[in-house]
Order: sequence, then C-alpha cells, then structure tokens
Amino acid sequence: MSILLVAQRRDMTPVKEALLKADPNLDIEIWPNVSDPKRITFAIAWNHPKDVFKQYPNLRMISSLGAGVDHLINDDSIPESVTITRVVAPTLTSDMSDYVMTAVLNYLRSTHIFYRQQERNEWNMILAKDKKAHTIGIMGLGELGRRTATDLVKIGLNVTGWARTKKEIDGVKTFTGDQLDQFLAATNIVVCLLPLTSKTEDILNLELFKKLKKPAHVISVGRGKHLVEEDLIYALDADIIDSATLDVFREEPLPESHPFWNRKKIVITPHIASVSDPDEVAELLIDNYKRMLSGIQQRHIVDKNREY
Ligand code: NDP
Ligand code: OXD
Repeated sequence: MSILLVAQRRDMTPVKEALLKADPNLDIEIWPNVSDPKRITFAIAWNHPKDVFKQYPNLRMISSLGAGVDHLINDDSIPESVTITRVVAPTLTSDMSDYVMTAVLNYLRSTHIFYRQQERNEWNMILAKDKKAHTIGIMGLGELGRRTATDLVKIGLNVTGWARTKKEIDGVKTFTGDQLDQFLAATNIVVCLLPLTSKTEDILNLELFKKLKKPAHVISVGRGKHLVEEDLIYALDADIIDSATLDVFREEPLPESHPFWNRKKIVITPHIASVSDPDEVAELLIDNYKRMLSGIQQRHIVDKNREY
C-alpha cells in the first residue's frame, strides 16, 4: 500500500521527507510519477488537478495538506466512499492568528503608509487609530477563528465573532448564522475566516460592506472566492470601506495585470497567512493513515454535506 502526494505549484518533496523521517517504512509516491496506481490507498493533496484521483481505484482517504478542503469538495470525480480529512495543526492555527493580528495593527497604526512615505523621504505624522473605537469581527469561529479572536482579546481589542452555531468565547460577543446583520453593524474590521462553501461563496460583497460600522477595513484570509472583487473596488472608490488586507484571491498567483496591485488602499500578501509545516503535519497525517489501516475512526473528517 502506498501514499500519494499530489500538488500543483507546490514542491511535495519536503512533505515526503518529513513523512519518511517520522516513519521510514512508509511507501510514498509523488504524482505524476506513480509506479503502481492500484497500490495507492491514501492521498495527500494541495490544489490537485481535477479528476486526478480517478486513476487510483483503491483510494480510501484523501487529506488536504491544509485546513481548507474546498478543492476536494468541489471535485465531483472523488467517489462518495472516499473519506476526506484535513489538517488541524497548532502552528497553522497560531500563524493565522499572528497574521490577522499583524494586519489589524498595521491598519490601526497605518504602518503600510509609513513604508510608502519612507520610499519618498516623507515625514508625515499619522496618529494611531483609537483601538477602543474599533471592533474586530471574525467571520468563522472554527479552529483558526476562535484562536484569532482569543488572541486579539488578549491585546486589548474589542472582538466579536460570527459562526453558524452558537459559540462561547471569553471576552468575545458572538453571533449565530441568522444574526449576520447585527454582527456587521457592530464591526469595523471584518476578518473572513470561513471555509469556502456554496453558502459562503461571494459573502464579502457590496451589501455586506455597506452594513459594516465605519470606518471599515476588510481582511480576507479564508479563500479568494469569498470576495466579490468588483464590489471591493467599488466600495473602496466610494469610501464605503476604508481599506483592505487580502491574502487569498480568486486566481492565484494574482495575475500581474490585476487591478488590485495598484490600489494604495489594498495590502496584498501571496496566500502566506498560514502554511502547513511539513514536520508538524507529518505526524498528524501518519496517525490518520494508520487509523485508516486499522479501521479506527480518523481525525478531522470533513462533513461532505456541510462542505467543511
Ligand atoms: P473550521 O472548519 O474549523 O471552522 C469554520 C468556521 O466557519 C466554523 O465556526 C463554522 O461554524 C463557520 N461557518 C461555516 N459555514 C458558515 C456559514 N454558512 N455561516 C456562518 N458560519 C459558518 O475551519 P478553520 O478555522 O480550520 O479554517 C477556516 C478556513 O481558513 C479554511 O477553510 C481555509 O479556507 C482558510 N485558511 C486560509 C489560510 C491562509 O493561509 N490564507 C490557511 C489556513 C486556512 P460552526 O462552527 O458553527 O459550524
Ligand atoms: C489552508 C491554506 O487551507 O493554506 O491551509 O489556505
């Protein structure tokens, strides 16, 4: 039995090395160089080519190499019998919290504007925004959102959160699915940490931007398809929102000609908010593989109906 590593635009060699370091007896192949497709029972995938899994008749489980699973849920060619799992790892979680905290503080302290001023030898004082006058609202209070909310509270920020079901988080006022408007009305800095599903696609749109408390800043860090890009541009131009920090995009890498690049009100990072560390995830992936082989319930199984 073999493990298959499949990715586009990502070198899977470090993942293979980490898996072998954790268990030298594993048999691992990196797509597309697979000697015997019938031996593959477990695949680890990141941005896989659609339909690729059709080639492996004995596949029983696929794990996303990251937290998001939209790339797997949206592949109809994966048989219903194949279990989909994802990675929930301490560093992946804390890195996301660090990213969001950095983005929030950058916005409140105008750091990105000072970087641009320095390039022009320009001395222009911009006072820090009053953090007590701002509320950060986290959309999605799962593994990443909950930790992020908790960490933001620890540095003295006002934090709210929105999730499908009720959540109790110390110091965070939480809202449920049907309370989106109340959540938005109390939020200036909205952070999207939702999974991409048929219910959350395009959720960051003009109607949502209009409902935010002003001045508003948008941090989009879940998936690119949460954001309606034209609506963001319109909302920035019309001063409906002040500015945005974007880590994820509908098309990645963001095309060179994309209108976002030249916008001073947008801070862009190349989908690096939080990236799985091979050594950390190797242990988790092997544990789930061995559970599968022994017929024990695997961890972090995705609910295909819920899409996350
Ligand atoms: P989880 O599955 O742990 O949490 C998802 C949260 O979203 C839950 O609180 C869930 O609510 C809520 N949610 C889902 N659908 C809805 C809905 N329709 N309405 C309201 N709330 C909803 O995910 P993670 O926290 O682990 O990850 C979130 C996403 O972050 C990933 O799917 C991925 O896309 C993205 N990500 C981005 C990275 C980057 O580098 N930019 C890195 C890692 C992840 P409930 O709990 O009530 O079900
Ligand atoms: C993930 C990601 O889902 O890196 O883990 O986006």
